[in-house]
Amino acid sequence: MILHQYASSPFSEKARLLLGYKGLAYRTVSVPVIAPKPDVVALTGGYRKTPFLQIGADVYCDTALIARVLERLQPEPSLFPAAAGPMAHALAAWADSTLFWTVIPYTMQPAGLAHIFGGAPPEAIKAFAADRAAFTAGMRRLLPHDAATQLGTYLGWLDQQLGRGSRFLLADVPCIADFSVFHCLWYVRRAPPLAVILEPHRHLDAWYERMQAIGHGRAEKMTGAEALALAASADGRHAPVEVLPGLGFEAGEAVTVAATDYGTDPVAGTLVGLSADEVAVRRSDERAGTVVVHFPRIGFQIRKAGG
Ligand SMILES: N[C@@H](CCC(=O)N[C@@H](CS)C(=O)NCC(=O)O)C(=O)O
Repeated sequence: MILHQYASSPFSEKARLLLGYKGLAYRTVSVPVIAPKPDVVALTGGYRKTPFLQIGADVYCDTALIARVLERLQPEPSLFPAAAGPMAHALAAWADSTLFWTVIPYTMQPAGLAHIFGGAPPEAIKAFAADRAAFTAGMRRLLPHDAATQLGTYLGWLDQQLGRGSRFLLADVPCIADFSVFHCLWYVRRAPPLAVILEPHRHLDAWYERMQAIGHGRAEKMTGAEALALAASADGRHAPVEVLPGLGFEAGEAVTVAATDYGTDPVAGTLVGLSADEVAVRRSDERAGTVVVHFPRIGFQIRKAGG
């Protein structure tokens, strides 16, 4: 199991903590923070968001899907405990979208930048800004003052929820929503002058310590070249998937799959898996060999190629 990630990425932090919670041994490949990402694209076919999980020649994009894959491989402790109920999915989706896109402009304001970029040269910061402008083209982003007020409201809600007496957001055990909220607050804490916004929220603070204590588990590093070689050596072996009837597509069709929010680069391939939860395409790459790339169904658009 290989997590392609980088240290300062909030969604990578979510994935590291998920792996730590599951107690699974894994390897990490450090991917570039900005494009170009030739080794990433060789594996994913164009998806460039961070992180993604590689298991042999199967590539799982998006932490919502990564969580489900980890749950399949290692059911206990569950990321979807019955005690948390079905709204855990909705709360996680809210945190991964609305809360995340409030935290980013809040933390990336001038008072946070020096901490986030830790002494990086101005050209590197400029290159990062240009990369992310293209990555989020078409999105209307909050300004720092919008983000500060809205984040304050969200933190109040979360603190009140924890004040109702459970140790984690929806139950006495963590669920997927805890991990999705955690990575957002982890990012705010990377900019100490701005992390003061968290201070009035005592329940949230105690919860944060409990979440942080989960840790990242056992990870060893490997290079992108090694990960590509591993995919290429899988020799056509992939996780079983099937295209279920009645979902608008047939197995073997040429399709593209793309995120609908940001980082919308399409991935082209042959449809091999489709359910209400997941879509998978098979594609070939000179270096990675034949790879099956999996995406969550929610948040992704499937198009017939040329359609
Ligand atoms: N919905 C995605 C969001 C991933 C995401 O937005 N990741 C950020 C980094 S935390 C990203 O891709 N930034 C651009 C990049 O790394 O190239 C998930 O859950 O994995």
